[in-house]
Amino acid sequence: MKATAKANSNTALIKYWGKKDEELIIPMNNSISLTIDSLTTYTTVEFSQDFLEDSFILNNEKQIEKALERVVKHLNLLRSLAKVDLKAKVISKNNFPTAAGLASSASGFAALTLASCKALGLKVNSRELSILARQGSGSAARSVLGGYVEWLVIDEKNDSSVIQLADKDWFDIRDIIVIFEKHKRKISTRDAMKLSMETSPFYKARLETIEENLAKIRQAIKDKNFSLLGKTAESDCLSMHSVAFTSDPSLIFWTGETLAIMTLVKSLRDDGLEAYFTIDTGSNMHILTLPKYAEKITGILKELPYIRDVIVAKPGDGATIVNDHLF
Ligand code: 2P0
Repeated sequence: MKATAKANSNTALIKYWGKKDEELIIPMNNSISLTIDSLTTYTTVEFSQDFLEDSFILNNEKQIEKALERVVKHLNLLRSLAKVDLKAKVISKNNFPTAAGLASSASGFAALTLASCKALGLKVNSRELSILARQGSGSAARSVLGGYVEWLVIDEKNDSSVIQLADKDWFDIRDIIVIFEKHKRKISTRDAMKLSMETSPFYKARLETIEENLAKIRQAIKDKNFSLLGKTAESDCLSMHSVAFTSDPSLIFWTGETLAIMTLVKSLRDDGLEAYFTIDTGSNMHILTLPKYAEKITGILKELPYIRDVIVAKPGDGATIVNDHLF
C-alpha cells in the first residue's frame, strides 16, 4: 500500500479567490490556469499497520500542527472512501520554495491525492481525482490535469471539477517565475480569500467581471491569441489584488520589488517584447511571454540585484504516478 506521484504547480490566469462552501471547497467563480513544468512536487504515501500515527515530512522537515492536520484531514477523507483504517507515512519534496506565493499547495495536494488513491486501491478518473484533490486545496484540482485547465464551480454531474481546455502542446507560451525571497507570507491564502469575501466592497464587482474575462481567456487559448491571454490574465490579477487591498484589514502581498517588475514588464512591452505579469498571494511573480522572448527577458531579470532566482516554465503535464519512491 505504497505509491508515489508527481504533480506540477499551476499558474492562475483567472484567479480563484473565495469559496461558496468552505468545507467542500466549492469556489465562488470558475478559474482558469496553466499547469507548468518547472515547479514540481513528488510525494510518496504508504499505509501500514506498522505506523502508530500519521506523519508528514516536507522537504526533509517533520511537519506538525496546522500543516500536519491539513494532510491528516485529507488522508481521513481518502481512507474513509477506501474503507481503510491504517495510518500513513507521507514524504514530500518540492523543487521550489514553499508558501512564497508559488502555489505549493496545488502541486502538493494533487500529488498527495493521486499517490494516496493509488496506495489505497481507489480507482478514480481525472474528474473524480480533481474532486478529491479540491477538498485538500482548491487550486490542487487544476494541477490534476496538464496544459490549460478550467475549474468549474459546478459540472454537468453537479459537482465541482476540472476540464482541460487545451493540452500542453496546443499553445506554447512561457511563464517566467521571478523569486525575490524565500520567507513565508504571514497570512494563509485560505484566510486571506475569506477575509476578502467578507470585507472588501470590491468583491462583488470582481465577480461581475469574471464571466467576461473567463470567456476572453477561453477564446485566447482556442485562437492561440497571446495578446488577449496576457492582457486578460494581467487584468484579472489586478482585479484580485484590488479586492485584497480593500479587505479589512488590508492585504498587500506586493513589495517594492513587485512594483518594480510590474513597471519593467510594461516597458518590455513598449520595447516590443510582449510580456504580461500575474501575481498570486506572495510578492513573487510570473511573467507570461512567448518562447521567442523568454531568453532576452530572463537575461534582463538576472541583471537585477534584488532577484534571487528566475525559473522559466513551459506548459506542463498533469499529475502522474511514478515508480521511484522517496523512502
Ligand atoms: C489561484 N490562489 O487561483 C489563486 C490566486 C492564490 C491566488 O488558489 O484554501 O491554496 O487551499 O483552497 O488553493 C491558492 O489557494 O486555497 C490559490 P485553499 P489555495 O491560484
